[in-house]
Amino acid sequence: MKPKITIARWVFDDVLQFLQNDFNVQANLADEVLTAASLSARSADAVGLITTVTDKVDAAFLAACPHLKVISNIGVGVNNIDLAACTARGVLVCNTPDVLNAATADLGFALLLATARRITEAEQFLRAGDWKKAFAVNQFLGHDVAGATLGIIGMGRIGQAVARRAVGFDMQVLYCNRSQLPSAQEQALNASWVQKEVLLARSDFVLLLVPYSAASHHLIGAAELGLMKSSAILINIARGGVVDDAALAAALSKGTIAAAGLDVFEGEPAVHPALLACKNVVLTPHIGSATHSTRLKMAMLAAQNLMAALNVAALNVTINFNPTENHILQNVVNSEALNHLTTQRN
Ligand code: 8YV
Repeated sequence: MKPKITIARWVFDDVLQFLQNDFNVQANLADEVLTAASLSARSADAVGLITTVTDKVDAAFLAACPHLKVISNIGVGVNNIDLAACTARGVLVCNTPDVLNAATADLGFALLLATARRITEAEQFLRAGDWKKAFAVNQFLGHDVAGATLGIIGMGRIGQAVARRAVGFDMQVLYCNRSQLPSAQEQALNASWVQKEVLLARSDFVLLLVPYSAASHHLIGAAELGLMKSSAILINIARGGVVDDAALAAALSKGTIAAAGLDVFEGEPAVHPALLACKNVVLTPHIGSATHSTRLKMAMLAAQNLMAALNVAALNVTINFNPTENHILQNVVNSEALNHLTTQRN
């Protein structure tokens, strides 16, 4: 009998077919957003689970799914999954880095341009029939992008892809990151490694790309917004919760900063009503990686990760696992869970 896996949300046919060769797949083609109780009930006898950002996995969830060996997330961020709880139970967790870098960086730049040039505000004005004077010297004046200073908080793979785009706009890049880039790369990107306070004070655009964790919760709040220039624009394509949305709405309405472009929100899909009331903010519903080809690559990679990790779990590889030497498990984010694996597939 084929082992069972559960897919929490809708996926492409190609991905389903790939998995159905080896697994008894419980899909969710209706794409209901399942509660933890309902997803864990569906996964009670499953060895593998494919999740997205909306699926929360914690210790109680894992306890209800005792056969689970691998959770493969469609997405690079895994803050929806309690990694420590998974590691403690020997459950491997995989993610889908790299394949989404370009699409997500493009969306970051789209929000940057849209906020700087007030695109959605101007379009709403036109659609509302308010465009009466064919031209006015002072109509919808925005902010220059070319030659401006872009601050990137979180200079990982997507941050670097954003910086490469900024080169084409003759921008100067300031960045905050745990580690400094090699100097040749800094030169190529016209980028300087600075403290967060320096970045906030000097940047015309501040773009957030840090993963969400307790450490990055409300990384940008009232105090940080207060350090920014009144002409500056904040872009969040990282995670809701990295920004204190209430503080941001207050800063936008008081003119502490000029504008914001947001793809992610605290408590998605709910959006803070004060943000919805601001004209100087461009809002998109968590579509950073949402191109057809990117989402297909992410879902297929999640399926391949699941299969590779389940194969290793079945072999019961236990200790001294070095992920850099084991290409097949390069997308396992808690390889130390292998030390806890005790059960066999089937
Ligand atoms: C995903 C994302 O599409 O990869 C991530 O971390 O934020 C998005 O690009 C989303 O998380 C789906 O799970």
